[in-house]
Parts: sequence; structure tokens; C-alpha cells
Amino acid sequence: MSTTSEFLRACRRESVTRRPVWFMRQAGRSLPEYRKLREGTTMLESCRRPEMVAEITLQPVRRLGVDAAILFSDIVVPLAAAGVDVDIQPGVGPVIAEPVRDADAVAAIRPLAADQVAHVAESVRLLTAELGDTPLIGFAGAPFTLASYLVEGGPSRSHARTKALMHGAPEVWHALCERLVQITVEFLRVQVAAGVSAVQLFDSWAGALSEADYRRYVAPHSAAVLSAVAAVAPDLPRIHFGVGTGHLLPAMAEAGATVVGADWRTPLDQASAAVGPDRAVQGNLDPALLLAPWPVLEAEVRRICAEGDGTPGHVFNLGHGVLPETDPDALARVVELVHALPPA
Ligand code: 1CP
Repeated sequence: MSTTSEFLRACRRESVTRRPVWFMRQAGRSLPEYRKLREGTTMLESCRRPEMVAEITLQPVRRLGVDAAILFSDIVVPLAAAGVDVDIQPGVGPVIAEPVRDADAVAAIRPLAADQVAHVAESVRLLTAELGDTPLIGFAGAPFTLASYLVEGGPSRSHARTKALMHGAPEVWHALCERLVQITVEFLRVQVAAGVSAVQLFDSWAGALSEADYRRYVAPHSAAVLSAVAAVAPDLPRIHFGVGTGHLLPAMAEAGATVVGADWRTPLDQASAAVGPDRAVQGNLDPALLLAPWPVLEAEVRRICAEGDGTPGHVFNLGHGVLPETDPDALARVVELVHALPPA
């Protein structure tokens, strides 16, 4: 692992010579070389082929000049590996054949064993050999976001059935989350053992919850995941991210993150004040603005960097994933500008 990486230094709130930048979903449909490589192979199958994973992960690093790579995978990969019948449907997302809504369905979810994700370890090893000093970020979905797919049966705007289960049958809810903690911890341990330099826990949909519900029903499970990572790799940066989580940032920080991601709704100086001086922040360009004319985009990037200047560590990123219709040249231009501005 390189200790000179600007990305790792910013995560650890050490001084940097330039502000590091990477993009959530930097690999994927915005890149023509990705679309070409993926032709004829399903999403989940692509995630199981180490050579393909390595190539897709490297594509944005080569093209965009970002400071970190993120493993090409998906949050439902460990669920599929543990035997859950899940498919990733193009243009939809994860779809679960038998939604999990009672104690029997929870009990039927089997634990994950490391050998079921041996292909992930192999992908990480291939990548760390290729990447040299560029850090590789591993990731997993947090228990709430995974539970939402399992309970709803697929993507949901309201997360209504998930909230109904959480409040209506809290013992079933907590049992489900405990199973998901085991699966997530094992999945992250495999990535850490194989050599990732940081991990990101995606609780993408946690912003749908009130702070009280988040603290009561979700934070203890995310904390269990993050503390298990800290136990095996104390110095490894742990990034914790969700969308629309301005009201949850202190709780998400307390769950055991060393870096907290914010979306565009929360100015970075406010995000930094919310998570405290012991944590770095990551974010927070609205991905929609990558479709705007350059002068507009440039002004936004400058504003975000100015707001990040007062933080103890700023990793530039988007507030959520790259949209498929994004021009990769806009991403490359953002990287160039962030690197040209004085570091935080
Ligand atoms: O470059 C990278 O960032 C790595 C790629 C990556 C990541 C980090 C993929 C590939 N998936 C993920 C994580 C992921 N998957 C999250 C957390 C991050 C986020 O909030 O965006 C979530 C919520 C999912 C679930 C998922 N998988 C969705 C969202 C559906 C919804 O609820 O709205 C979708 C569309 C997928 C499929 C998927 N995952 C990744 C890609 C490239 C795709 C599209 C595949 C295809 O259409 O063929």
C-alpha cells in the first residue's frame, strides 16, 4: 500500500500537494470502452470475471487521471454469492426473486463464506498489481440499503415495506440486519485481505429515514460492519456515504467512519462541521452539473473546493454516481481543474 497517495493522505487528514479526486460510478456506462467490453455479458457475470473486473476498473483511471480506483462490482454481489436469487436488470437495477418479509425468509438467508467470493479476491490481486501507487477502494452496501432491496424486491422510492417491517416487526428487522452484517463483514474482509487501500460503505438510501429511526434501527448495524473492518485494518480509511443524509451526518460519522460522504444538498463546510474535526469529508458535485456548459461546471467545482478548504481533509467527488449520459471529457476536465486549484 502506498503511503504517499494523495487520496490516502487526505482521508487521514494529512497535508497534500494536490486535492485528490475520484468519482462514484466512474467505471460504467458513461465510458464507450466499458459499453463495448460489457456487450453480451450480464452485470453479475461481469462481476465474477476477474480479468473483466480489472479492465473495467482500470478504464477510468487511464482515461480520467483520478487519484483512486474503485473495484468494479455491485452491492448485491455478496448476496448473490451467498445464494440469494437476485438479478441485476438493465435499466432497472437489482431485482429479488423472493422478497424477504418475515422471520422464515430471514432465516433462509445463508451466511457468506470467503470462498464464495474468491473471484473478488482474485480481482483485487490483479488490480493492486496493475495499479502501482494508485489506491484501490473496496466497497459494500450497508445493511439498510441491502435490506431495502431484499424487502422491497427491487429499487424503491418510498422504501415503504422496509419501513413497515422495521417498525412493525423490529425483531425480524434486526435479525435481517444481523445476517446482512455477517455477509457484509465477510465480503469486506476478503477485499481487505486481498489488498484494497480503503473501503466505502454505501448506505445510499439511508437519507429516507429520520435521524431517530436511523439511530435506532440502522446505525448499530452499520457500526458493527465498520468496527469489524477497523478490527482487521485499523489504519484503513473507512468512507461512509448516503444520498440526502444532511440530517444524518453526525450519526453516520459516529457509526465508525473516518471519512464521511455528503451529497450536493449539504455544503461541505456544513458537512465538515457536522462530522467534526476528526473526520475527512468527501463530495459533493451534483452529477447533473456534468451535463451543463463548462463555465457553469467550472464555477461549481471552484465553489465546492472553496467550501472544502476549511475541512481537515477533502476528497473531491460527486454527490452521487456518474450519470450514464455524462461526457467523459467533462469528468477529465473536472479532475484537471481540481488538481490545478490549491489543495485544502
Ligand atoms: O465505478 C464504480 O463506482 C463501481 C461500480 C458500482 C458501484 C459502486 C456499481 C456498478 N454498483 C455500485 C454500487 C451500488 N449498486 C449502489 C451504491 C452506490 C449508489 O448509490 O449508486 C447501489 C444502490 C446499487 C444498486 C444498483 N445496481 C442500482 C441502483 C438501482 C436503484 O435502486 O435505483 C443499479 C442501476 C445497479 C446496476 C449497476 N451497478 C453497477 C453498474 C455499472 C450498473 C448498471 C449495470 C447495467 O445496467 O448493466
